[in-house]
Amino acid sequence: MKEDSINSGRVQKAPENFLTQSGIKEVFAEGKKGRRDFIRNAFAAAAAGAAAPMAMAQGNPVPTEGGDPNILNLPEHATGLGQGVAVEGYGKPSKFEANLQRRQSPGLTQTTQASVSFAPLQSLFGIVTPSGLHFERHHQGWWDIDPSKHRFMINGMVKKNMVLTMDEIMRLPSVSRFHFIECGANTAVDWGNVAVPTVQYTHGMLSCSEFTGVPLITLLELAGADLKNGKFVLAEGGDGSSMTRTIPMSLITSGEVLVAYGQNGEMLRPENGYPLRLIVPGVQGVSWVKYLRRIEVGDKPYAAKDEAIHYIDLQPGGLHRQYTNLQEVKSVVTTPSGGQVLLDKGFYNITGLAWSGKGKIQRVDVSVDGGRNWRQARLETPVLSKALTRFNLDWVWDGKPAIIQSRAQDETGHVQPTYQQLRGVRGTRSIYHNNAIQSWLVQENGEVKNVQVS
Ligand SMILES: Nc1nc2c(c(=O)[nH]1)N[C@H]1C(S)=C(S)[C@@H](COP(=O)(O)O)O[C@H]1N2
Ligand SMILES: [Mo]
Repeated sequence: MKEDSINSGRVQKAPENFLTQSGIKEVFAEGKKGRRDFIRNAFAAAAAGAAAPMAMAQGNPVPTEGGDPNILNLPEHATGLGQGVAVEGYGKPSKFEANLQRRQSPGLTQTTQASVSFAPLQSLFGIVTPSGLHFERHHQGWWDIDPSKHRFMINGMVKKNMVLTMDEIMRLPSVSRFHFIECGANTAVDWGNVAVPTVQYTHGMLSCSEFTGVPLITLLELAGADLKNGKFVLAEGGDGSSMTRTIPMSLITSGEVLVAYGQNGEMLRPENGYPLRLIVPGVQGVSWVKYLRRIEVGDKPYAAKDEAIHYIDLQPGGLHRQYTNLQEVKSVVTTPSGGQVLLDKGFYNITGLAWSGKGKIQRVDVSVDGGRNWRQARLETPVLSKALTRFNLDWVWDGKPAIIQSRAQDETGHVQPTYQQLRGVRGTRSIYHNNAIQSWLVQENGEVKNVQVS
């Protein structure tokens, strides 16, 4: 694996597990030639006949000519005794998946006390991000807080101030819901025309989990909050960053905002706010306050540091937009994507993710010619509101240069913009809320590159 070449930014290659789906090899995977050749042959054969791609889609792979003699080998695992139950009691991925990791971006300054890690979107299936691969963003480092000592307070425009323990919170009626979380700065460096090499770094400040917790409205009602005059709440984190964010009451009375302790069937991971974090569906990550310690009910926005001077959008005329909370409709092709290599022409499954802070994804269109022609992709179930949606599309690569794009539309009718459209409205110097259409250039040698087309 050429980790050093990635950090230097000279070579656009992805550190990856050795093989992704669809016979797309990761470039550092030397030493896997046997497997590679098999896939190359199988897919070349698939490409030879026009009907072959459909056969592939129906789960009818084309065998190598003469058959693969390896099927006759009886490896040790077929004849010997396997291991007993795992000693650790908590399972780990296969040792062959050791390169599947969240990583620091080569487009950002490398620091020892790193504050952002990106999820490896190019290697994930379906819509759920495994908790150990969830992206991380820490303004002042992360903590593993003793839940028995953690306290959660509600004050401000309430009948009685309340301080709750974790036990008390976990006794209340709970809900479990799938939602995406995206940092408002996801895809920021691409806005500034820095083409980071892989989808992990262009879009990896994005994850999706099943969260479990208590609707914040339940807790506000317990405290006797003034829901008529209380138009906003302030959410405060327990770490040294004094993370404080204003949340409009309308999001809370709808029942969507959760005070969560669960993530993907277990307690939150420490990096993601253990033991308590706010879930604000559709809203940028910074409002999902981790190590949540206090909610204050008020009647106007708080203009906290992380919303008055940070997380604001510089407009073409020099003005800033504040409180731009919602993450608008967006999508990205995760395979084929930057740093991957297509081994040969033939059949490929184009796959990717789509999401919108406004609700469900309605459709995704995919272009392989830089946006001139579009085909509608298949949306895989479940399609959930304010969660990631997986899409797939059959494609036969003819071996010529191709520019792959995806364009999502949500149930409110909003369509993902091109870079030209986005910059036309928001200018060229913004950082946050880049939801433009991403382009991947497949070169004749099969290498895939991050490019921007106008
Ligand atoms: N207390 C606290 N909450 C926080 C942060 C933080 O640094 N401290 N970072 C915020 C930002 S900017 C983002 S994008 C998300 C990241 O959540 P994650 O680390 O679970 O991915 O948490 C938000 N909540
Ligand atoms: Mo963020």
